[in-house]
Amino acid sequence: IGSDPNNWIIDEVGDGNLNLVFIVQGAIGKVIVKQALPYVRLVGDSWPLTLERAYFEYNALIRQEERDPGLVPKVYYFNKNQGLIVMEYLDGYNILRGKLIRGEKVIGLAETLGRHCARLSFRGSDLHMKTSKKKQDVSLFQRNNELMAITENLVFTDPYYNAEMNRHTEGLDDVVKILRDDVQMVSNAQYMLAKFTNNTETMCHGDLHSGSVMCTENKVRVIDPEFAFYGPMGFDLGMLIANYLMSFFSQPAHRHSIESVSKYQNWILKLIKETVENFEVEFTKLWETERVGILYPKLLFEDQGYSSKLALDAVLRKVFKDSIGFCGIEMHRRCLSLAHNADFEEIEDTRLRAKLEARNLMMGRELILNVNRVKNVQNIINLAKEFNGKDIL
Ligand code: SR1
Ligand code: MG
Repeated sequence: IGSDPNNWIIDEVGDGNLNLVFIVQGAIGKVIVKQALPYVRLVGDSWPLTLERAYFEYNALIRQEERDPGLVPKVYYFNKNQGLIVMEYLDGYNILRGKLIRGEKVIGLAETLGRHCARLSFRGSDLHMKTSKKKQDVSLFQRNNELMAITENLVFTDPYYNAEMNRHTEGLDDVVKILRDDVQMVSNAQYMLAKFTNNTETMCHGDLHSGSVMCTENKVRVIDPEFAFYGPMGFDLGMLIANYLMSFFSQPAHRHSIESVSKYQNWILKLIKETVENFEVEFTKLWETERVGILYPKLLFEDQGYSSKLALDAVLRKVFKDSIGFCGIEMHRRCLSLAHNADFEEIEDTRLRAKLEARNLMMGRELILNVNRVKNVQNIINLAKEFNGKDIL
């Protein structure tokens, strides 16, 4: 960026919940400097957090670059003691969440993210990796337990009781009661937590919401993998779908005419459908061409003259089913627990916000209760349309 620091212009631009993010501009270029704070930025120094998360983010970025080249920012420098990563400045890119709020479309979004989730899932698993390498990796990322604990509490548990840092929009009390009283649903959510904490299938981004994606009109990059962990293949996909659904339900507050609401909502539903389809297409392609790990080896199937399609279908079915459970839980926590999202938060009219959040919360419940019955992405779309028409409040 130019070697004279006296000429550098430095702006802090982070709007995330944990870290500082600086744009550093020199005479000949710009970089991003992301630095961990010794506490949770959103809450302050009453919630201490070590700088270790930068180490896991750095390690995740390297692996993501290997597994899906070109999708994450290039890393230029890492300093463990300072919890600091210097990386590529994504010129012309904006956070996807803002684009969805503004009603902007991104060409190729579903293809890129569906494929990305599949590549990350497949290439970080025992379907592809050398198992000794994978086990070393699992053991490395198991040490990211501070951030996993945040997810375990904020995402899976806090929404379902009166946790200290919870808050929800005025008017939602009755809906919150329905969720907390639903012992079956809460048990299912805990079952998903058990998967989150016990299952080390693949390296997940760990926080793949629309604030972790940056786009131009037709280019897409994924940022912020500090929550990376080895977990279930359906985790990232489920989080992503949940964030698309929350954008979908919030649209009536962001668009001006009924026609523009329904047009953009339909685009979001198409996005969800194509994301899942692209995930499955890419996963299938990798299954056929890169299945060199210990799981479902070709020597048991193709090499003996048998198709492995049955096995592939079962794996894909399980990934989808897990994603449905994680999706429902993410839809809950973003309205009930600590870290809410701008899609709903920016709605100033709290009656309208509560009405839209209620649809989202009740659909989340439906998903968590019916992971076995929601068999394909069309079922998700049908449910979204059904709940979007409900007057719960
Ligand atoms: C205290 S951190 C709250 C949330 O922000 C991050 O983006 C994660 O989503 C986390 O759950
Ligand atoms: Mg983040």
